[in-house]
Amino acid sequence: MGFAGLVQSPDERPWNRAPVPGGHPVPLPTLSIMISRTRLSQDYNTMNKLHAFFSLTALSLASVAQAQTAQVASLAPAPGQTVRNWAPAQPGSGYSVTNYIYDDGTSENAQKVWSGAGTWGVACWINGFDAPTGDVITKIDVAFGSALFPNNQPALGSVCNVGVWSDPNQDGSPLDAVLLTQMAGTVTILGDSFQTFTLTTPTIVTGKFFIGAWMACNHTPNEYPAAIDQTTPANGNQFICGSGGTAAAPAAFDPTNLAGAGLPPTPNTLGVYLVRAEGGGAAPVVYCTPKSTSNGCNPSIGFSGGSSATLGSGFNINGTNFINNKSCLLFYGTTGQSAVAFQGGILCVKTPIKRTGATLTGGNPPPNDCSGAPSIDFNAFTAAQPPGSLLQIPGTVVNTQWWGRDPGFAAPNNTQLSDALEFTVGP
Ligand SMILES: [Ca+2]
Repeated sequence: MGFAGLVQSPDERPWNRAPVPGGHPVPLPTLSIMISRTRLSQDYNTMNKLHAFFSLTALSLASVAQAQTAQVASLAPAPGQTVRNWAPAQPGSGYSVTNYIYDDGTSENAQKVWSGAGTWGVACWINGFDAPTGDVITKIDVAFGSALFPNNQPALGSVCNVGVWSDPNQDGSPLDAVLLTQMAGTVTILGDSFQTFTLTTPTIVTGKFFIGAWMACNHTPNEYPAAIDQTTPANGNQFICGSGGTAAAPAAFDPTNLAGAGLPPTPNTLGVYLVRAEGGGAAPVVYCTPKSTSNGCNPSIGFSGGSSATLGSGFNINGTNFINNKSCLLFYGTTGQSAVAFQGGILCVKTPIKRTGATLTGGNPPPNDCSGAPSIDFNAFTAAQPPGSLLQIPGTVVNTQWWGRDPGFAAPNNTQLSDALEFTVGP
């Protein structure tokens, strides 16, 4: 019968055409970008084929409508869906890894974004997760293409990207997603085998966040990069977006403006994407109280990036509101928090205390004000420690506090002290 021919054919045109009310096929409006699914397995029976065909029809129409109205409904957090841990801890370190994963490791479908038969598109497929107490994302795992449809996988060597986004309004929709980090690569493995991207900058997330991948998908061969596990029901946290284009001029896709894509983030209700993330520990926490300086500054500690025992860069412990142009350094310890009187302020790090090398608070030229803003890359500092340092063992809890000069106070209180930062060394 006819379906048999379609299953064998490399040309998916009949499947990709989205019927419109009235029964006539494409052309679609310029902005209309459809999500289409791979052809069915030959093992499917005819009823399944018919069911899938009509599911495709409904999906395509819905996607077009959403592309035109740029709206995605707010969706409740995944009922009954929890994060599965496949590696609860690294043996011997006490270091806990949280793995963000919905899929069962096997895909039954795949998607792409396109703008009509024969065209290219850039597809971006996203799973949303939740880290209620914060986490540091260190790795993203993506399976490109479905093993079930080897003729519809992207080509090895194709340029691909992964990213982490925050959800500013915490409603679970990535329409307002803010890109926190992205990493480019090339596809090195296909078909339900996960490719791991170790982020060059560990990325801190708090609450709901998004993990996604995006890449161009060619029409010849017909590439469907976004693998879907349909055995695991969609849980409201799966979205696809992207832009259409042609082989000569693939459309641009801006991961910093998902809502502005030709196809804004649109729920995928077929299942969950084979996109996972690994969390490297709790987000750093600021605690304790700064000492007011002689000129009224309240030096505050801060940070950007995330801790890593191995990366050698990417975790800046910084500060604001310091007296400018003064020598300073970081106290640090690995035995916990403290709150004892010290030089007219509070010492927030429990002894024994070690210190980094000295740096300067920087800021405006003299005279003194509160523009000092020191910064140390603690991952670089960690990498420079002798082997065996606790700083190089994932799971070590580290407490740090800025200490610097304040010539406006009489010795021995001629110092400025910030509040403090506690973090867990990441992998
Ligand atoms: Ca949102």
